[in-house]
Amino acid sequence: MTSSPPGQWPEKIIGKTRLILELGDLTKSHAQAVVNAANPSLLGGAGVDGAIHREGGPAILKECRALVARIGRLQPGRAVITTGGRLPAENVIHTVGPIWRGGDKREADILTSAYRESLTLADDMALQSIAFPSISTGAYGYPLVPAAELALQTVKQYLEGETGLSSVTFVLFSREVFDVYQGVLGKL
Ligand code: AR6
Repeated sequence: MTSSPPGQWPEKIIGKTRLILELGDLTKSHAQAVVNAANPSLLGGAGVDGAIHREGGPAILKECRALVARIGRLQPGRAVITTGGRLPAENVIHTVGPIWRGGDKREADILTSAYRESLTLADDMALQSIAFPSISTGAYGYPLVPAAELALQTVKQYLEGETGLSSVTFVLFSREVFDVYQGVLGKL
């Protein structure tokens, strides 16, 4: 499981769903929804959030502003959905992960919720494919190994329940992050 033939990304089948790891740029993903590691303002930022708004164009921000006007700031662990604008993905699911503050401020619960709410929203919208970044492990500082373990374990548990998703892909931006996720997937 940890080594894959050339040109093929590592994957595991969970129930009826493929769980796939890729090294690359989430804004290029053709999943039906890509997940944005946003902040509560939903107005954009750096990292993957910046890339999604830059590549996806102003339609995403317009919907985000309308959402915030309706529901207020997005609480950590919650998720909402907008169009994908000019992205190849039709939709963006915006979620907010925890800021790492040492590990005793419910960071794991919030990160679990960010993944679960994103998956649930994709199912509620009858989507078949979703792609995630490694939420909270950039600017928000969540340590990579526990974040990867939590991410893959949470997705696995979700997929063992009822779901219409045919694929869940993690699109990982650096070799370091990809290698950690690949190691964790091998032990899942
Ligand atoms: N495709 C896939 N992954 C990416 C991309 C990309 N194009 N760009 C960066 N990453 P971060 P966070 C990786 O900081 O930690 C923003 O300012 C990155 O290498 O994007 O949840 C928001 O507005 C890392 O592995 O998100 C918030 O304020 C992972 O994505 C804050 O950052 C997550 O890093 C959220 O911080």
